[in-house]
Amino acid sequence: MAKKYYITTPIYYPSGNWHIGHCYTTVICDALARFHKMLGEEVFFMTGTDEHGQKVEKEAAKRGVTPRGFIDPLVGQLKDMWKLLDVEYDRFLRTTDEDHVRCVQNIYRKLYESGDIYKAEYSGYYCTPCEAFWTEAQLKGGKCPDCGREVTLQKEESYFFRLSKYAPRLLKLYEENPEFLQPKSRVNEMVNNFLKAGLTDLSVSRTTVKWGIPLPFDEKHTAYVWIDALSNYLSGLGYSGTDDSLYRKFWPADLHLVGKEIVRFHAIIWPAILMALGEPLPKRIYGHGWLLIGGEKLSKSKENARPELTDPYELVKRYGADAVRYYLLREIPFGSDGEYTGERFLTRINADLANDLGNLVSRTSAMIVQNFGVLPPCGEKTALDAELEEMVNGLLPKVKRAMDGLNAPEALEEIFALVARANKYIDETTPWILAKDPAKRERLGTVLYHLAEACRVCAVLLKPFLTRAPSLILQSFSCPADMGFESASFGCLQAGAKVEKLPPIFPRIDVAKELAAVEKLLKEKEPPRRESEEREEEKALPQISIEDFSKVELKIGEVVACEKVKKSEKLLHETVKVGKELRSVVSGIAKFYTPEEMVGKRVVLVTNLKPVKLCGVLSEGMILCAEDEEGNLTLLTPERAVASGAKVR
Ligand code: ME8
Repeated sequence: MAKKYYITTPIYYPSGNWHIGHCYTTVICDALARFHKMLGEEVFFMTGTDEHGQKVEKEAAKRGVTPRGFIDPLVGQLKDMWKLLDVEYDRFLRTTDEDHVRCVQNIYRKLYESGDIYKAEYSGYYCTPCEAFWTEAQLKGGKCPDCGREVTLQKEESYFFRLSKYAPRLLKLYEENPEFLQPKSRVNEMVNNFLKAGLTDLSVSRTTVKWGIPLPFDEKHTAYVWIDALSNYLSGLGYSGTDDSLYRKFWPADLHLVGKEIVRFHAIIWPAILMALGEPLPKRIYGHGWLLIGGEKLSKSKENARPELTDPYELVKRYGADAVRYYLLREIPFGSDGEYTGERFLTRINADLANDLGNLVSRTSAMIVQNFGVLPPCGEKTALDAELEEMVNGLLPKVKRAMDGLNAPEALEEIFALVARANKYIDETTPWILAKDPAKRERLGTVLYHLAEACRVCAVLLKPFLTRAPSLILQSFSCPADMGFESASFGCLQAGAKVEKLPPIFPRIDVAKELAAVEKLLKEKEPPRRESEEREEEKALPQISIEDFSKVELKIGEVVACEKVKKSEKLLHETVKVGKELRSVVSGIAKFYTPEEMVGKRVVLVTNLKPVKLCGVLSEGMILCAEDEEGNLTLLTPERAVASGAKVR
């Protein structure tokens, strides 16, 4: 029976802001899946989208569309991206898929019935962008320790998962099976920062988020998005469904490959859930590093992504899928972060693909066509030939060893060491000189045969990594495109086989010129300054004295109650505690905050504004917000905990 290999990527948030960093996990998984298929294993490769939660709910509301209406086009874009990059998954799971929803409900039911899920009250800090809860002690300077953004204090009835109960078993797992989580540095992080610090039970349901999977035993609650999302690894195989044959065949997963920022969820919460379900654990979790720009994680929300050189759609259009795949699989040492620049990208693909590989295959095929028309026979071998032959024969085991360690950069390094050796062999054997001497014809044939074999075996071994070039190379030597690892050894080519001259498969790029052209394009695309912006600048307010400013009384208030103002879409009515006093305040922020979110917030309030009535409701102050160019409002809140009534100066 064929060996099984189940590999997963994380399921992606439907953010739409996809950049080359996002492609990293999935392209590596695709290469691993292709590699294992070529080893003759039965592979199942899962990816998909993580569609529930507050973030999507809010974005959709902001645009006045339903969550599905907001997500569907984005899912289409993501699938297009995978298509462009030749990512061949076996299932694209959407967490809104009916079978997934049913499976998540079954998981909750099972855990509830076994007593691993219980009801209590939750109070904690929630980071909406990360969809993660934190305790006060875990916050960094009052902000989310992962992304540094604002968190909100939330109190609600919630179901809890008995995560604390599984802490001893998790510690034992890491002691006994250090291979479970890789690289090793992530194990230390999990054990020291989380497990040894002690685990608290995890809130796994929300009443305030409507866009989620309803719990089967209490429909007021929706499933916490991370439990919903992690369950995809089981639901995608039909776990607990009517047909669970894939689950029986493929679970446990051989590999969950994830970015390092989400290791915590995969290495602590997920195994604990599986332990509670009585399921075997995945064999390996690997937390890879990030593509950085200027030392920071490449991220469109941080605006460090420049479209022409970070947008995967644009990159594939300009340089081809193989170039993008190659860069991702080769450049960043596996497990570490790697700085990304357009220049590094272009330099890498130019040097390795256009120069080294492109040169080798086009020179070899051209010399064969020019001198023999067909593949010449291999005659008597010299020591130089034997050395090349040995390298050709030794390549598969080396690539295999690297890929066992998931190390695609190392595997490619091995393949390109053979490419470099073959190019050197051309310089050493000087076939263009041999071609001038009819007495050296047999020697010329032997040299070209060796080169053809080196090209062919490189192409076969490159197949998991590159999806276009290998078949072009194989075709030019009349080999079938599905040639596999069984023929990754010297001597498979038959003398007399038809050879076609390969045109350059990777165009050579003048890096400096290309960068200048892209820069020009970016400038042309810069949005023209809006007239209103110019007017705003012109109308900059006149300077005021400190006395003028001190006429405004600003204080910290705590929102203790909040409701929508009837008949208004924009207004919220807050009761704000300022010291011992309670104030009634109306603010135009209903589009950006729900009443539930407002409760517990500390805000900056103008306390000496003349009271007015708005839509019939008394307003005794103004809550300060920041407004971006599109008119989106964000509350100003104190950076550290401070008592209500504190003066703002
Ligand atoms: O985390 N460099 O989804 P996601 C390398 N929905 N990898 C990067 C990267 C960068 N600059 N930026 C993003 C989620 N990624 C959850 C997962 S799984 C049960 C739920 C990677 O869309 C990131 O590390 O934010 C992750 O592996 C993948 O892109 C999807 O991230």
